[in-house]
Amino acid sequence: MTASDAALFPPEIESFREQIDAQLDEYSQLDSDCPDRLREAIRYCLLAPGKRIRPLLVLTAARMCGGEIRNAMPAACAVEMIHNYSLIHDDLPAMDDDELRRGRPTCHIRFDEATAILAGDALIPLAFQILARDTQPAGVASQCVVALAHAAGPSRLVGGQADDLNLQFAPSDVESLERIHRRKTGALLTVSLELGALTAGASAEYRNCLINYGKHLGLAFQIVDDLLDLRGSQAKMGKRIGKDAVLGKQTYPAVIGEQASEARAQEMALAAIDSLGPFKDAATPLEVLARFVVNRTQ
Ligand code: GRG
Repeated sequence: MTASDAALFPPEIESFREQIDAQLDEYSQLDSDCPDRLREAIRYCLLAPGKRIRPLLVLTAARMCGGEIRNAMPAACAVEMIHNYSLIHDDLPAMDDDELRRGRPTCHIRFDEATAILAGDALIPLAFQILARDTQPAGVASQCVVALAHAAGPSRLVGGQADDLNLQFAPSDVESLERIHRRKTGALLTVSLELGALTAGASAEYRNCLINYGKHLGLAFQIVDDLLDLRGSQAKMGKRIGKDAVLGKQTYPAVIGEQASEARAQEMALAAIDSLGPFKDAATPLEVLARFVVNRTQ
């Protein structure tokens, strides 16, 4: 995140980011039975400078629902671990075949392909172990495990990725495009908000408002990702850009045009903010995050 991006956030969010990074560092120390090279690969990816949007959503939602940050932190770290595994595997030659991620060589380039597969594999059980063990009470931990497993599973993250890789199904209309992105990008963003609400013991009304916010934010996020892939800068994004067109992938700008994509991203961000009505003034941090997502440059 650039200094000007960070300046958009209230100081509380910056403090959340520092706490998330410290906790991810601690959770990824791992015991001496973990091979050194595997630990190094896991930490190389997990601690790389990402935006931490998903864990920030967990903590912000928890705080808005009156929960304790300490009890939401395991869920925040778990969702970032699942996100990281998906990035590591997405970068592999069998998938998107990328050499740059978060401004550094991707895991399989810095280490090797087998190590990258295993580092991604290892992050999945580690995420669920932390979520189940460190969330209180046990009933809430179990609800969180089910929610995250569903979001990361075959009908959401993995299914969306499978359809996205299958060019035979390259969507030619906005509805099919959104069906992919609701699962590939939207599911983890939405469950982040749900996890925050669950750890805070929020009412069904608050939880549903947050889930609704997440669904709209997920689409806004993806549209902006497509626009940045078209016209962003590799130096700022920290990854190769312009790949979608080369791979023949359908994107929002390709399907509805650049101007309509910009308008739709703004529309989705406003719809996300509108979902937060019942939170009144407490919604400000999520309003700021929605604006950040549509105005981001990386
Ligand atoms: C391998 C099951 C599996 C899924 C991969 C991560 C992913 C799904 C695809 C990556 C392709 C892509 C560009 C998706 C768009 C949305 C997205 C997940 C962007 C990366 O997330 P950011 O921008 O990344 O939050 P940082 O590095 O800031 O955490």
